[in-house]
Amino acid sequence: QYGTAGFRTNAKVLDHIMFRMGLLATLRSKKTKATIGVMVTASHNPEEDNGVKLVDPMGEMVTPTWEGYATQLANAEDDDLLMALKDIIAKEEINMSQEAHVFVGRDTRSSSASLSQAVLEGVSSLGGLNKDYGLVTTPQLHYMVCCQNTRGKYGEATVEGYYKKLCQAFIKLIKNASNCTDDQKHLSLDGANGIGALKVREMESHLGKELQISLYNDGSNGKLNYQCGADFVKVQQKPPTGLEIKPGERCCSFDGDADRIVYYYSDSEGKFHLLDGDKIATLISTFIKELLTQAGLNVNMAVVQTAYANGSSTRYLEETMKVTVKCTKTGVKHLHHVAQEFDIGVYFEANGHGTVLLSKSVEDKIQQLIDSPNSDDEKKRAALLLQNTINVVNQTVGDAISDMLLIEAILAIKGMTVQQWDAIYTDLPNRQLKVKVADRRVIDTTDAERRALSPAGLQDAIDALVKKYSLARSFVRPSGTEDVVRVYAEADTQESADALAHEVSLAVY
Ligand code: 16G
Ligand code: ZN
Repeated sequence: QYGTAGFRTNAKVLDHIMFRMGLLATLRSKKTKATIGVMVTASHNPEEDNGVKLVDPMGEMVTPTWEGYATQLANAEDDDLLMALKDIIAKEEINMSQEAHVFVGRDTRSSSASLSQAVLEGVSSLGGLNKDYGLVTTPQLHYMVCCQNTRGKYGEATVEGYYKKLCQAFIKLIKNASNCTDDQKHLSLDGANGIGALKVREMESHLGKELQISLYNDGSNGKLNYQCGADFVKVQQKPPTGLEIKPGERCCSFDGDADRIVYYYSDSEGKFHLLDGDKIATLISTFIKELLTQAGLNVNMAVVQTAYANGSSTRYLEETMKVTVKCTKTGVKHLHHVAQEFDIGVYFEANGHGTVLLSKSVEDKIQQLIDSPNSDDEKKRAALLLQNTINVVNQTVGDAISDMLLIEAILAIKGMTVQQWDAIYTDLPNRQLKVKVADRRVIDTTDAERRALSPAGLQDAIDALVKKYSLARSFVRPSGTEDVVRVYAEADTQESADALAHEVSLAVY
């Protein structure tokens, strides 16, 4: 099934899937009369796995109908492939004489080169024209597709153009950081032994001295995602191997295709502190909200989270920051869609995937402030900061490189240490467990996966368990990427969160 992560499994069984996704991308391009992207990666999965995902014209994920076609094509017997293609062509009334353009990118897995070759062959066998970007991060490929289809309005569709746009905006932002010491300009980065490390190396010359990155797990001797990377750090709640963590020092980890980032540090007692997607969303949305106030702009802004967002983050955003908070189902496309409904939508999954979306009308208002002879200096400064914030952000999808530059700029401008950022609110202790059941699909959820509709009685049981603890919350949902049911619990103490998660798993079982 083409799931939330596209197709993803052991690389050995994927070549026909890759070829067929080349075919499908070509059809999608003919249908939309635009360039489509195909990314070969399995993100944070082990090196032995691989996967593929299609990118729609504006850099978004493909629509549910086309996800369905992807599943049909992938499962067709060889003899039925032609019929399956003809079926899609007929249903979508595709004009086969229309030109097709497909951009292809891949991560650093050893299987990725030949698998992306299979995609390219799929494209050419339907007469599509392709451009092979070779090794790129997932968000870079999304960016290229968007640049191409907006005819350069979003930027230049080259990796060099991407670095230039982001780094120029970053350098303009950082000029607003007065008294930033060399110490504060230093960041330790765990590249998960993947593509992100390679691309940060490429980008470094564009950053000048404004950000000094010590790169660990750069792929020179370690294995991809093995005991390192954003997913490892988030799930294990400990630093990656291969990175020397000095007390108080700001560190971050990318995942295997550089679309997720988490920050962390260890305190003077050696205790590990994680700053996940919720902390990142809080930092970014607070910064933007302050600038909007300074600029005198009244726009409708929201932070979009999932059920996994720590209860403390939601409470802080709603009660202290007075920001609208929306909750959606897990999966980037769900968050992205809700964020699009606002003038400014900041979305992050707790796992560190997220970005900021801004409407054209906000961008115009900001430009007007900058151009207007009547704006006072404070307003102009705020408007310029907002404009450079927009330019450092990759609005097409969550992007570890872009998020890192934005976070580093915000911390520098605010003169904030990682400890001060962490202290904005205190996470509620929480626990995640997975439960293996005969059929995970018997669990049906509602209210952005926060409540179970079936099996009968399950939600009542969860409610009764939650009542026993203070500040508690728990939910269960079938995973979209693994054959398990996920259990989440949070409460006032770690012992209570652990106990609640355990009791809820028994109720699922
Ligand atoms: C996929 C999603 C990610 C989500 C995760 C949940 C995208 C690009 N990725 O990796 O956002 O957090 O699935 O996995 O949408 P789960 O359903 O197994 O918990
Ligand atoms: Zn990823």
